[in-house]
Amino acid sequence: MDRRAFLACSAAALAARPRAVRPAARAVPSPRQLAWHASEIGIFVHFGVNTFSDREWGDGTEDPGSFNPTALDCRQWARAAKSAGATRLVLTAKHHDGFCLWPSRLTTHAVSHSVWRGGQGDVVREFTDACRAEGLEAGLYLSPWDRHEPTYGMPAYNDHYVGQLEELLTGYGPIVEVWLDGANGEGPNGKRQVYDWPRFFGTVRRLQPNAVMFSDAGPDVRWIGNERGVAGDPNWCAVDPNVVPYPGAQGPGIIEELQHGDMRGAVWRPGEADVSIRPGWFWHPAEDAAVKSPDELVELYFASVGRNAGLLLNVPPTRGGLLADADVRNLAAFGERRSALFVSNLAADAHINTAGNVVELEWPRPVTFAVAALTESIASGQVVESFTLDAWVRDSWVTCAGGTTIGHKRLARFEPVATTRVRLVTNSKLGQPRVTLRLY
Ligand code: FUL
Repeated sequence: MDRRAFLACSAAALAARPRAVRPAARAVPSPRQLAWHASEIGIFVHFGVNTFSDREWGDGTEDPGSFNPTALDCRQWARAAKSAGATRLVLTAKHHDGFCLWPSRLTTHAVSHSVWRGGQGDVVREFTDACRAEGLEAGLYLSPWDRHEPTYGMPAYNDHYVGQLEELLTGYGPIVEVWLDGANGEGPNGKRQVYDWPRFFGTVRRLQPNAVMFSDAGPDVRWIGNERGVAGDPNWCAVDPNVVPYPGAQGPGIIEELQHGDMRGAVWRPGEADVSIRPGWFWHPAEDAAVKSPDELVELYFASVGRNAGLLLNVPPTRGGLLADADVRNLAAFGERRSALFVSNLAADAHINTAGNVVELEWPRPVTFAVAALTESIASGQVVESFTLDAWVRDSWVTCAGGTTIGHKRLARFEPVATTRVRLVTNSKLGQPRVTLRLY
């Protein structure tokens, strides 16, 4: 039932992993993936009947009448997301319990059968309006696993799911990310569903061609292989589609491939690292004192965005329909700490010399820095396998940072270094690296 359990089983078989025939062309991102890379941070919003029942996974028997957020304000969510430096939010329009936050014509298990706003409310509408009013982009999570829907486990459920995708993707303006959770357990009749993934993917492409689709295996953005918000190291943007062919796939090497990608993978499927600001995905009163601190959030940023992944940070609204004060405070402090770290790029004032895979920077007077940000020109692919950053200190090169892949972004923090010369060495068998170095 838990996708993580069966994916983990596959890791043991890694040694025997069959390798695919290598492609001639290097994988490159699509325009929609490039836009997703640039966004870097999204805020995930888990909200629904679980918020009221104090559960993580509802079983589909919840009374729709239990959903009654008396002070719902999606603008507050969007403002908090903006303060953290996020550019997009992703709302659980339907979680595994099947309860729909919009008035779906295909079920009565929805806000239309709650007391909230006299049954006339639509959280998805308020959410998408609020995102746009605050200058942010909107994404939607629609759980394929539905523990309420009576057709679940039968071919008719695929029609039902596509119908719900159509409602969400035609009624609410541009949607930039569609989150197709890979979790797949039994429905109310004890049956499991065989999902028609090609049809689901085709529906999203047809109705929202600019949206990226997330699932365990893509097709646009892959799961990073854990729910701790930590990317693998190395982390390549491409994967081998023979190893990670479709959501929920099992087999040798899948967990490895999700965490690290594939140096010569044929398809571009960058990793998204999802994690909650609290222990659970939904709001629970008992977790009010367990909100991740601004320092922990900065750590997560370095371990996700700083390792070439996207960060999708979950912040769950309370029963009132507002984010809790501690979460709002820590999101703002997370944003402020990053702004304070990346104030002025010292590399912009350096004299730069490039020879092969070595770039030297020189300043007329000593500069002091403690953070390096490296980026590759990923529009033409990802090639750097490793790098070393050295500073000239007391007549010799001293290594301040080094690592494996770069990709969209690689961040390194170290003890402050004062120097007039810096050297960046990159290594690649795949092609000529095109790297930008920033120092703070
Ligand atoms: C998982 C779900 O089972 C969790 O409840 C949560 O939604 C997480 C983001 O994905 O697969």
